[in-house]
Amino acid sequence: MTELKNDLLLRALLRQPTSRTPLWIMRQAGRYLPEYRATRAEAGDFMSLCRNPDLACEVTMQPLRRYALDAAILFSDILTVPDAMGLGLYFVTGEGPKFKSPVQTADAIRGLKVPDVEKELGYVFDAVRTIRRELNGKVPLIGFAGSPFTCGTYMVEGGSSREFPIIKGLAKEAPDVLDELMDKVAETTTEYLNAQIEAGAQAVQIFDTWGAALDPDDFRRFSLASMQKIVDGLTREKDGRTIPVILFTKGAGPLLRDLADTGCDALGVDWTTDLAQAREYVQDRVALQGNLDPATLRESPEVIREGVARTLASYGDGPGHVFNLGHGITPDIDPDNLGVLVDAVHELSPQYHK
Ligand code: 1CP
Repeated sequence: MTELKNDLLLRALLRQPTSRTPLWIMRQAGRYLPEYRATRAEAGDFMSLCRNPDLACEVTMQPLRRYALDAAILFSDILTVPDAMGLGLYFVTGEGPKFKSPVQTADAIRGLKVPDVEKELGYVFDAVRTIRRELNGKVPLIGFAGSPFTCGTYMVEGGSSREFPIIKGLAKEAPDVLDELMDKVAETTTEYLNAQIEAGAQAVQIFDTWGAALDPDDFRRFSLASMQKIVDGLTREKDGRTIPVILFTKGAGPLLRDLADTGCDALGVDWTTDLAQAREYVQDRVALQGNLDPATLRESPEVIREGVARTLASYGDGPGHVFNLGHGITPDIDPDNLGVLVDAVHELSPQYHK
């Protein structure tokens, strides 16, 4: 087994001391990079890129060639799980993801099967193995999945939504049916993430982009409870190392307290909560990851450096901070501006680790 040369991320996620704050960027492989757009064109379309382990590996490595990042993240999408459950994922340019067979009724949800993940999602585990080989111990590889509720919004609404009318209707009028959907997606996701870990993922993140669109009671019943089931079922140690689990609920605010109770290792924080406030909520029970507003990357180098400085100062002294944006980098960002951010984290963070 190759030795991991840079374990800053894994150490910080477990709140162990590091010499500086490690960083990675949500959506670090993606459309803001011209080399990504070229590889996607070579693949033909987005799903063909995800299904080709060599090309998925290539786009995973692209941001690491440009920037001194402390982790790679598997190139895939959260919606491969509903696709594997038989919903038929496709992408319409300019409109985002869609499903051929959304599940909008009690009967459709009862008819859903938990798939054989090795059979349906083997291409993802092949990509994980290919990326680990290519990384050769340079930095750890993060695996990921969507939360059951976030995947559920796309599965029920049939695509992207702003208001989530159908799934919110289920939450109020047929909560037992929504529980059943959450359970099936949670079971599939647990098997899916454990297979990523088995293939070589060294940390995992659950993206709960839409959980906080629910009221707090429904958030706890549907999104939090289903993520809890996943956390309880995950492999937490492999090859003598802990596999840290990161939960990222966008817009969680005070619900960070409930998320910290799940037994995860770290929480992603978006930019609407100060890290100092988040640290108070979680009382150093878990590490925190975040949280610069991605919009800052549109500004001048001075403004970007200032944003990095404020984010580091807000977390303050001591271990347990992983620098990231508060949500994914957007396609319009100038790649040089991300370089300014990365250099600023390297330069300004050691003073918080004395
Ligand atoms: O045209 C393209 O090239 C497709 C754009 C794209 C990309 C680059 C999509 C479609 N997915 C991805 C990759 C992706 N998606 C990653 C890969 C690795 C990395 O971070 O570098 C990850 C982690 C995701 C996760 C994802 N997909 C989330 C959760 C995180 C988040 O940003 O909130 C969600 C909600 C999706 C659904 C999805 N897939 C793609 C799009 C455009 C969307 C969002 C649609 C919407 O806003 O509803």
